[in-house]
Amino acid sequence: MLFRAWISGLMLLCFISPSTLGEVRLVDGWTRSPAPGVDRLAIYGRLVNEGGAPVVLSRWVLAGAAMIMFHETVMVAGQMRMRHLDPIELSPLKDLVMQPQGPHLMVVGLETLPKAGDTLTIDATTSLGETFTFLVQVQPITSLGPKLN
Ligand SMILES: [Cu+2]
Repeated sequence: MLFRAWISGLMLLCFISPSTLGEVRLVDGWTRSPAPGVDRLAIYGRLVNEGGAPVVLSRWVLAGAAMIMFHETVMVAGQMRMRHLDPIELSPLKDLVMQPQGPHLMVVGLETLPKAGDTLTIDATTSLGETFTFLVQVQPITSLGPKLN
């Protein structure tokens, strides 16, 4: 009886295609509500690849925003600059931590400005055409992040 349950469980696993298993996640996705009149924001959090192979994330979409880019922050002649990095490769061995003054997702051209307490939904598409959906919590403008407040 137990064996039969085990076998049917195994068969069920085989029928689920890998693309539906949700291999890429954004853990603790967060952003700050933009200041009045500012139509851009930076998204932070931990990108995790739970699959067995590297995944290339090449396209990001947020409804109501003109564009999302992956940025890293670099020091150039003593000044902090942002550099566009898309597409990015996400290794299963190493999470990609996005944080203030580090890598982040830059959202530009927001039609409406999100408020603290809102949740944004972002779609990330891989080079193979798979799409993963990430949730991003909007924190107050003064927030230091979900782990630090
Ligand atoms: Cu940026």
